[in-house]
Amino acid sequence: MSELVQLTRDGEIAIITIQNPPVNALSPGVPEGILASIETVASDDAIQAAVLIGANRRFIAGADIKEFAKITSGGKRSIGLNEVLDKVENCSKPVVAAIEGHAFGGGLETAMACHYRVAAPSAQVGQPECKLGIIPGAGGTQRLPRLCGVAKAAELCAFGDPVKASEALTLGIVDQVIAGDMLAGAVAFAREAAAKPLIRTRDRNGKLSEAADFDAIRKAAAKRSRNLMAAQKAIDSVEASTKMSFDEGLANEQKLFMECLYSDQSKAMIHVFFGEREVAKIPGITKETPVIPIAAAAVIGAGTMGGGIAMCFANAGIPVIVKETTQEALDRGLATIRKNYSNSVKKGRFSQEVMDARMALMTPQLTYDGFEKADIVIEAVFEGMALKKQIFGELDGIVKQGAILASNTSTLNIDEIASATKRPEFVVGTHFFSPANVMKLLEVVRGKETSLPVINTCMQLGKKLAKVSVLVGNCFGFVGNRMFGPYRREAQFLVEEGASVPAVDQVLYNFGMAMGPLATGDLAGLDVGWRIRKEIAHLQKPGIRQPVAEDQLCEKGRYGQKTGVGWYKYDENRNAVVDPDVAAWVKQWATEKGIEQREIGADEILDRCIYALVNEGARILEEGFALRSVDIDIVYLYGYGFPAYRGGPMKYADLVGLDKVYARICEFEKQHGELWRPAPLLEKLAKEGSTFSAWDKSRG
Ligand code: 3H9
Repeated sequence: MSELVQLTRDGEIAIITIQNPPVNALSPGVPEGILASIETVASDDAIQAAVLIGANRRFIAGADIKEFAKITSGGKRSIGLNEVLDKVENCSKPVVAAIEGHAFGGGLETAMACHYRVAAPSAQVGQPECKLGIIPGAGGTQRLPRLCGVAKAAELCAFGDPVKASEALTLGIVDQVIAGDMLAGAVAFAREAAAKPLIRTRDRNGKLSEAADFDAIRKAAAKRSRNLMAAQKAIDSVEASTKMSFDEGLANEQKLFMECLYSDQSKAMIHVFFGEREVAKIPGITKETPVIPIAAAAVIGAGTMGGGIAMCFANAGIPVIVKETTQEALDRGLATIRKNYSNSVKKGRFSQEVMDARMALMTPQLTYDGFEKADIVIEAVFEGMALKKQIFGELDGIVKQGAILASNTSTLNIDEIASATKRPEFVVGTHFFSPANVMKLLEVVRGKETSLPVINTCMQLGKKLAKVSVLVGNCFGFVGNRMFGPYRREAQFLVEEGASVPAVDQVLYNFGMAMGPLATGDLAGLDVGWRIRKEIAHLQKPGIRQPVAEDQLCEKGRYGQKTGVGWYKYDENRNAVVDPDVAAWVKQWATEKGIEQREIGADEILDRCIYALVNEGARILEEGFALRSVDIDIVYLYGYGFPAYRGGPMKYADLVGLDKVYARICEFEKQHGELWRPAPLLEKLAKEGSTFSAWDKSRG
């Protein structure tokens, strides 16, 4: 056979084992190995049936995702799986898929081409292709409806969620759940199957006539994955199974699969798949780098951020002290935490017992008692350097040696904070995003002296707290907020130049952002940036245009949702309503500043906002405050609601073409001056015809 696929025997049962670590993907050689094994099974009279199993208790995680780029760049025609699965399904002897771990994508498609499927209780099956911007491309949309019915198949293919073995059994996707030794159980199953007539999945048409409301599924998919082409095409392809023969359905699926594969959406989402894994890789950190065990935590501040961070620890089962300065603030913070948990219980996310257990892990207090036992302390008080330094100075005298001292600052200099201690190597930024118990991003901010074990621990801790951790450098605003500044600046400038508030937000929403930039400001609180701007006013370069509207709104007490008014007015349910006063005021402020009002189109709104992100991102990269462009993309996806199907701001720029992005930025520089000076790295890559992704690769 091949090294990747081995054929062995247990009496009259052939055992085909896939051995392609780490996840047994269908990389080149695997489909060929399966095919060769099936040919042997078919031709060897001593073999009665076969078991197809994955080594290391993992079935098959799907096609090898790296292979797709070879197809779209013209180096390869296809993965060649359909031809192999056709041979499996038409084998004259029963083939039993023995599923442990994951049967995902092409893995489930392979299993469905077998005549039977047995699964371990912990196994999961699914068609997650839409999360890569594609649809199942090896019969998934045709065989799955034949096993579990069209409506369920359409949902599974359009949402991409996995199902556990027990549910797969109920749905008819697997035939038996086998606890205990999987290989022995599957071989026994195959022995029995050898005596039964063969049934091919393609011939099981009974469930195709079941009623299904495809329009409702389309609407649900559009709501869950806005603008995602693959989700809709997956439903189209499943629906086709009800109208076409199996072979026609397969050909139709292939056409839709290719359309998706060649789309920018799939290029972007595949970039995200690998990026999510890439961000964990940090030069200098190896398997040998120590991880500081985190058994106890403390959080200073029980406000919005502190409370949310404390919830993250409690959710992960880690006891956490929550310290405040006044009983009133502490009570308020704990009441908010309790309310958040109660809402989750009401929504059925977890039980009252779980909530009680989590609350019991929190120790609210006004003193530093018990801080000497904490393995990590996270400071989450409001943004003021003097206060933060005072707190870190106090912590230095209380917290045990070897514990991590972290700040949740969103902008301030970690080195300056660390200078208040005698152990800067243990000081780090852990920048959570609001609401901290919900948002998936954690920026781990590396100070000049932060040690590798501290960084390693924070990266791993993020995973435990259900976050995606990205290592960033210590510059003003780090990666996310540093880029967010120019993005929101342009949104304000556009309004000051004549675009309407809802028009700006709508363009960015249509692009795929979770919210428009002005509505986001209202949600986060306009006063946050206003306070920061006051703190750094002395750093502003004279003669450079500054946005005026948000500071003026704050002067009027319009801080956003929290005061019921900001860029918009909010009703009691926090629904935004356009406020005509704002348009009139902005016009007046702009006139006072000599800013001309004009008609502004959607293209300009989009380019100015998104290219402001890209240009700042390029500077961050070049200055070394992000390890790779993909790190910036992941920050934007998980922290700022950037759509995955655009891949993140840097991948989006790559897909548009850096030459085009650069040319547009040069235009903006001519119109608006030095704020739009192109980042040198962007200019260089654009002139070389290169991309940010290529630049990442060139640096290893
Ligand atoms: C498909 O099947 C299309 C079909 O319809 C056929 C069309 C013709 N390919 O996630 P982990 C790598 S599309 C290549 O950390 P875990 C991953 O990058 C595919 N590489 O492990 C990582 O590499 P590194 C549909 C893959 O245990 C390493 O393996 N299938 C693939 O936490 C370990 O991965 C999917 O979308 C792959 N398919 O989670 C499933 N999968 O160490 C994608 C993983 O260098 N995979 N790698 O960073 C997963 O969801 C998870 O890997 C899984 C295991 C849950 C299986």
